Amino acid sequence: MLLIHPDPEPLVLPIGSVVHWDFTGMIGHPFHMHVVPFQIQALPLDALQPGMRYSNYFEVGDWHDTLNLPQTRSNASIPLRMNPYEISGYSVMHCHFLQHEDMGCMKMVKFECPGSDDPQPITCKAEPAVQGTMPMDDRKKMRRSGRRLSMQ
Ligand SMILES: [Cu+2]
Repeated sequence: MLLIHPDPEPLVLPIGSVVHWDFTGMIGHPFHMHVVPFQIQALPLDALQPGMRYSNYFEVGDWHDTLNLPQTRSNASIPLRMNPYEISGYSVMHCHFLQHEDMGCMKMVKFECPGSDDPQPITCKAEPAVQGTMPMDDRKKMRRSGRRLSMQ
């Protein structure tokens, strides 16, 4: 998948699905995803160039909207997953360096609402998120119920 703009073909991510990515080719580019966060599934040590190490900021199991990797091997891949939910329509993912973004290092994303004819619905009545694949499932429920969160 190339990040390039203008982009005639958005990446379609169906709401209610669990999307697995083997993330490659973004060496030196902080990857930023709008709307839906992704979960880091692994940070393989053999993906790194000699002498490199992962930042303590990124750990396996973390949910983030931006991933900034150290120098990786050219054939390395980092497994990520996401679960598009609720908010549908068009968005983008892009390099978080403004100069790169302005030069077109960007891809359009369409969060598609299964069964909807509306090309840009605001919310989707599709199947709910898959349990265990959502960031902060429990915190979201607590927030809705008005209970105060405690960080653990
Ligand atoms: Cu970049």
